[in-house]
Amino acid sequence: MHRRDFLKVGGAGIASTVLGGAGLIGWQPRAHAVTINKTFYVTQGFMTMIDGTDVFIKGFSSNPNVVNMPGEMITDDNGNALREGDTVNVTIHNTLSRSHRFTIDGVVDQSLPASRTTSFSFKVERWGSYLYYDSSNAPYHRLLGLYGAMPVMPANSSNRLFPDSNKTFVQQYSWIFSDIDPIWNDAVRRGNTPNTPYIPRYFTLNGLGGRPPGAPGAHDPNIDAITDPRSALHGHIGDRTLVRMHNVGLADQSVHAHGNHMEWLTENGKVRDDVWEKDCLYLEARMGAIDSIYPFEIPPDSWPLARTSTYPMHLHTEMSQTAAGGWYMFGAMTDIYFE
Ligand SMILES: [Cu+2]
Repeated sequence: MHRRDFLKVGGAGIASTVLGGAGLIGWQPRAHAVTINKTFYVTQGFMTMIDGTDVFIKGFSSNPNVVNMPGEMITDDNGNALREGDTVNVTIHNTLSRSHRFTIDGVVDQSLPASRTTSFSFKVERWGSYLYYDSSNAPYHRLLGLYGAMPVMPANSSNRLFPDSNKTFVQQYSWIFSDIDPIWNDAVRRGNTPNTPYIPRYFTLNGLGGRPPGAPGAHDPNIDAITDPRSALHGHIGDRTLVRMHNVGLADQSVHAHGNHMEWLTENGKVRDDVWEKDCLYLEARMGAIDSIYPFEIPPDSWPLARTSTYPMHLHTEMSQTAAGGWYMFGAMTDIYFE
């Protein structure tokens, strides 16, 4: 089963899929823009959390029998980031009895009527780290899990986020943070508008919470955000790594990387005037976004010099490191592996 596939309730059983689960965003320079075709199924189901709670979720999924949260990254047919000028033909089968919406801010905004198939196209004109999501019934549909990433490289660069950046990288990842109040999700499942205070009980990175050493599921990359290859950074000294971060949740976050400081390139889609090197980056709630480079340098404070080691990335709000109201180190975090 694909690592992002959660079983649908009443679905046809465990779906076998041949989809890869690449963690890295691939990138191959292309001389020409291309047209790619992408198909999604809007589906719903339940995800079992560490405390045994089944939480209702929805996703832009790869087939009708699973729920993907987040949805598959929008890449070209070889799994590589898009480049400026590419055209994306999208077909979405909304398998549900409620209408939804597919939105990329500034690019496309398409309604998805209930129980219908909708096709549309858009062109990506500008480099950037885009998020596709359901903007209807905001913020509830987004919080249910209807979101995913779409990285776009500039047309004339294979190793920079934007054409005149003086910061290069050799690999790139996508981190999408969210938070979940299961009471809200259940209210939406029953067709209601949540009317209770928002109390997030689960904090996720690319759809998963962490599993500390010794806990059930620790080191299982299908359920443990700390080892999930889509999230955990792997590099050798010098493997400068772009991380494209989004926060679809309702909690502001402070992203803290250990080992190295991060080079802070953009904030909410805008290029920063100066590149600050920071260990903590403020990632706003409600669609905040940051691009930064983790440089994979020998940690400057280490002695003896640490060329191979493992460091955490976690968030500095204490509650975000918990699940179910107190399970510490089951929240949004991952590891950074110097190999
Ligand atoms: Cu820290």
